[in-house]
Amino acid sequence: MAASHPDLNKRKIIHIDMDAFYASVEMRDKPEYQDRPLAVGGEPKGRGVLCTSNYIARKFGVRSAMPSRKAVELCPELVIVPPRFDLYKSISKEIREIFSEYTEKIEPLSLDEAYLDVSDCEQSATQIAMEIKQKIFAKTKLTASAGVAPNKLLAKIASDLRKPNGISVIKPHQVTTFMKTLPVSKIPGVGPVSKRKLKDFGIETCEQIFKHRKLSLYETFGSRFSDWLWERGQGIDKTEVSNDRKRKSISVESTFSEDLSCEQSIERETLKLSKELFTRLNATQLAASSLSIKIRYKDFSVVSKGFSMPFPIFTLEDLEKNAKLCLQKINLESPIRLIGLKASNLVEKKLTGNLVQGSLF
Ligand code: TTP
Ligand code: MG
Repeated sequence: MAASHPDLNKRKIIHIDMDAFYASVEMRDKPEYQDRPLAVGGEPKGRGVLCTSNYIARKFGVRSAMPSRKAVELCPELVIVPPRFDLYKSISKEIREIFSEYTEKIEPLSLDEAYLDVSDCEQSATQIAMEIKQKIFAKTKLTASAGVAPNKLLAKIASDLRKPNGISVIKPHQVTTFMKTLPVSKIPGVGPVSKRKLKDFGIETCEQIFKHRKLSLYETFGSRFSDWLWERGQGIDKTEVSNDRKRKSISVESTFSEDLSCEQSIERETLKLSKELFTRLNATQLAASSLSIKIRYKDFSVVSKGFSMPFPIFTLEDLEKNAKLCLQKINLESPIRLIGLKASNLVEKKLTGNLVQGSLF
């Protein structure tokens, strides 16, 4: 793949994200759902979970990865339909064909999201993004939102600003002002725990990051996260749009507000992470045959253990069992500030069965 534009500020990156993707497909195909709160996922009986919901349902607090039972409590009128993954996949393919009319530098993030590097195109990136949105609608009768910016970080943040069916452009000279008031939680990769820890530290907006000395951030957040945040907080992202489609791994991790010392809570958090990892694997329709665990101790030293299995993991129970086995391989010392789980050796999932936590596919 050709390297990106030598001047990082002159890159033209677009992020496209379909609006409430699975739910919009179901609404398109069944007009009777048009004005109703709708979700796609497993049944509320048992342990079903939601893949996504439409915007009407979101007003009730219904969200992706929420147990269906809880969603129905929040919104008793909620209609839940089972997912049709094969259909979503074929629509995703159609959308990617539209992208490839403009560039080969396409990095899909999931079925409904991708980055495009259009630096080498003559047309303006905004014009391309508008055309892509129109073509997606003409071909699929579905709407997408687009972000246009000089890098992937800003393009992704931008595509979320005017959802649904919106387009937002962040130009290089606007970056500094834009970042100042941006909440740190809008940076992809700053999850709920980091958000809380940063808030406790006095950082809610990106501007507030730079009111601290880097060394004091290192002490609380470790050097890797701090360096990363220092760059992202200024709107810097040097990573390239990579069309190496094969995702190598999916990781989840959790930094605890209080360091963990007791074995039971370490196991409980590991099981929580297994659930999160399972949801992520489902969202990308991948199954892993290697799993590893990473533990970071209070003093920031890290230990990691894992193994490969002859068959991919298809169920939550299996993932939880293997995560526990990874944990047992570590001679635990305490206190622990972070646990991470990584799934690798990824294969595409066979799409059968009910969408039920624990016995999915
Ligand atoms: P998202 O782009 O996160 O959500 P969305 O397209 O439904 O809504 P938005 O308008 O905010 O972009 O995810 C894309 C699809 O991936 C979503 O429709 C369903 C699926 N998905 C899951 O199956 N499980 C999950 O936990 C998430 C987050 C998504
Ligand atoms: Mg989407």
